[in-house]
Amino acid sequence: MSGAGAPELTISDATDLRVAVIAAQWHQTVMDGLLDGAQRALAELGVTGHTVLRVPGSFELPVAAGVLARQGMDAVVALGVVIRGGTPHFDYVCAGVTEGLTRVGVDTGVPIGFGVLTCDTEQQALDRAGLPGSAEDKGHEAASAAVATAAVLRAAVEPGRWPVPPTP
Ligand code: DLZ
Repeated sequence: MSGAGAPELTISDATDLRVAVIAAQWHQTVMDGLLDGAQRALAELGVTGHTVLRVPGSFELPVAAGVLARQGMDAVVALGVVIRGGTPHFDYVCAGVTEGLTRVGVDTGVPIGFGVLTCDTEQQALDRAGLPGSAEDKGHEAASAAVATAAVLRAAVEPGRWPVPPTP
């Protein structure tokens, strides 16, 4: 998938949105870049406070996203790096995290920023990590997209009907 064609997002009034960033811990250098990009985006958007949680691997991102989404977050940003190895494990982890995060967003009504890199090589991940020399900044993109969607929903949906009330 090419990064060409990415939009310039216009985001109004994101300051008081409650945002959680969940970051896996595999591939530390790339993860540091993604996390820094996400936090930079939140600062640029004026989001005044956000929570950062670390989970072991990308496979743990959906369960953490689900818990946070059901506990009153307006947006969740999920960050991870999965790099293909010699077995089909890569495909299972990528499918699990992608389907899991999609399900959490659709089921809870809380936008989930998808900042999970699924790459054949570490170099492909470094190129997308928002580090000096990287061509792309996927942590920044994921955080901006989640916050933009939360702001749009808040403006569009009848007061009191979004965010969806926490599950008892
Ligand atoms: C096991 C595993 C492997 C082989 N590779 C990665 C990876 O490239 N990126 C990542 O985020 N996590 C990896 N994991 C760990 C799984 O996501 C998960 O943490 C473990 O299977 C334990 O549930």
